[in-house]
Amino acid sequence: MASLTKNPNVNAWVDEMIALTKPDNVVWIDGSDEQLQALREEAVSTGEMLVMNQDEYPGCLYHRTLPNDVARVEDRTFICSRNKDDAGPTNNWCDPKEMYAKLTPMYDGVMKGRTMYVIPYSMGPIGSPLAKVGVELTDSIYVVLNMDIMTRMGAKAFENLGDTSDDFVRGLHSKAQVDPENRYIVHFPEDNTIWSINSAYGGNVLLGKKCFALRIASFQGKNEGWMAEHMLILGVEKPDGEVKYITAAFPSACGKTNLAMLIPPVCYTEQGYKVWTVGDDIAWLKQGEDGRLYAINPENGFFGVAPGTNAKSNYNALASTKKNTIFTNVALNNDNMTPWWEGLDKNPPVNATEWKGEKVNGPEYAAAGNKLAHPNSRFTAPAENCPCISSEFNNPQGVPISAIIFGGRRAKTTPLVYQAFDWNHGTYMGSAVSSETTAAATGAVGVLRHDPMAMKPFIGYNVGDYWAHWIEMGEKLGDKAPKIFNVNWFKKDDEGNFMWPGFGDNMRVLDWIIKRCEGTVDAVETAIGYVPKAEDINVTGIEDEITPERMQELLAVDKDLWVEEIAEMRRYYNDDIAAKGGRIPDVLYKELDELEARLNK
Ligand code: GTP
Ligand code: SPV
Ligand code: MN
Repeated sequence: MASLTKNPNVNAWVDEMIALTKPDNVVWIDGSDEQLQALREEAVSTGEMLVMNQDEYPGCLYHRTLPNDVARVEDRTFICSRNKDDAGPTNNWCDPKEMYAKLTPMYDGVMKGRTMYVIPYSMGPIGSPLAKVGVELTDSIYVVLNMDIMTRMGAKAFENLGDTSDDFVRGLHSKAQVDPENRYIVHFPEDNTIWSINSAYGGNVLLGKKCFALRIASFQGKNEGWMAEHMLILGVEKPDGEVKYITAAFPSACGKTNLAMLIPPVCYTEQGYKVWTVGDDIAWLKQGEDGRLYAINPENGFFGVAPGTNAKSNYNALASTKKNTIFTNVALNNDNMTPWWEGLDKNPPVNATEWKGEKVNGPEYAAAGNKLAHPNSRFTAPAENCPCISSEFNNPQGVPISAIIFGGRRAKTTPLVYQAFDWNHGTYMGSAVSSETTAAATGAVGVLRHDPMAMKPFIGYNVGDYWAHWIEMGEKLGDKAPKIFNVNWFKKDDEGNFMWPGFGDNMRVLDWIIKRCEGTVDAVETAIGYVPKAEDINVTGIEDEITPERMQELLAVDKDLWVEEIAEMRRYYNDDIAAKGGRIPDVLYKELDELEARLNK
């Protein structure tokens, strides 16, 4: 099939990859409805995908991956910069020549008997000065159909690239034999290139997402003076109609999708407050002409965690999945081909298929302690389905950011919310994000680990240089810089219960954050930052649960725990980062020293 572009850089590279992988057919994805419909039908005819109930879930498809291929694989993810120190201590590294030499034989002839799909796509609205073009080559229809939802895919992306530019990210993906022993997710930041092999799951294969929009883009952003971050973007509309935009970085499966789409409690909606979603996972941020920081969401859909999503916890996410959505590794109700997952409701279907494909009696299976849906099962839903999608979603200039929030899962130590004294202190706070691990990546769940800026798995270069880039951005933004906050929805009491109701009630914390940005509420100056006065967090409607004593506990700064925290941060900076080649900016050591001095005062 003929190429869709005259761009010789694209065509030469595609030809080279065809010669390497030797597909039987090559299909250029133009993005037309007819082409996509034919691909859906083909995937259904081969059993790769199943058709869901078309009355209740029109346009929806179901897919199941192999049990060994259900999450990102951080131990098999590489940053192959020419110098090892440029990958830094948070990444696996291999010399690019060596890695190309190792992988080239694995790709040689890997698409024999298969079709190669050539996917042009734009990350960011077509025509946005912040958008960037990628081309992904893949032998998976599942990847094509997901990329259609997650990106602006098709011939229009080439229009944006133009006929001569070389500025596109080259992604080569083959599911190969889906062999976990030979699974590699490899980035060559200096070549704008990503090679992914032997996986067919989400973040490993939708190369526009974590691989491009975070790992490659973070490196581009450092060189070009902007930022790529693992952040949601939301707008809070106040009763007077003004909208304040906020970004928030939480580690994987720690609440970005939920916060991005929250429905405020009645005491806010009755006053006219609304929350609008701009993005739920990734933000690209750049200083605008007025000096402020602007954000776009480079994605066009949501690859959201299914378990726990229900009409109460996240009505808008659930509504987003009712049409043209792909469900991956959830359970099925065999009677009517509808999806089910833990936390959707309390009634697992009796006649169910669990995520690995086994037919089970849902209630009995669940009662025996089994999960019907994989904990990292996901929906791929078009952003346009979201009832609270922002009117600025496609704004090529992005939205101006007033506040940046960091957060993670911390049972103790971290209060519900506190504010940094300034940008550099906020950068320190971001570097100190730790969180209990989740099912979004393979490995143990619930282990506390450092995840700076929620970007540990996604910084495409030396973490120390990444922190230095944050400091530089702060210098550029000056007094126009967003205010920086830290939140913790996951604080637990001595019985192990979450102390804060979370979800929609997180609006109460956003309200305080916005008032701090506007300078309309006071705070208590503590050693760790500005903490709310207990009476300044609105608890109308939840007074029974969040008594004044409870609120004090939620906001408490426990000196002993913070002394431990500082000792751990010193160990982390010295042993895990500096001793392993992380070039930590002096400013951050100074922040740590000052924090310690304030605590000991
Ligand atoms: P990725 O897509 O993996 O980057 O994750 P995400 O940050 O978008 O995660 P998501 O919003 O899907 O969060 C998933 C998990 O967080 C689910 O287990 C939710 O139940 C839980 N969660 C989200 N918000 C809250 C909250 O406010 N309180 C509590 N206790 N749990 C929450
Ligand atoms: C995450 O793990 O942070 C995700 C899902 O958003 S994946 O696309 O698989 O990386
Ligand atoms: Mn994510």
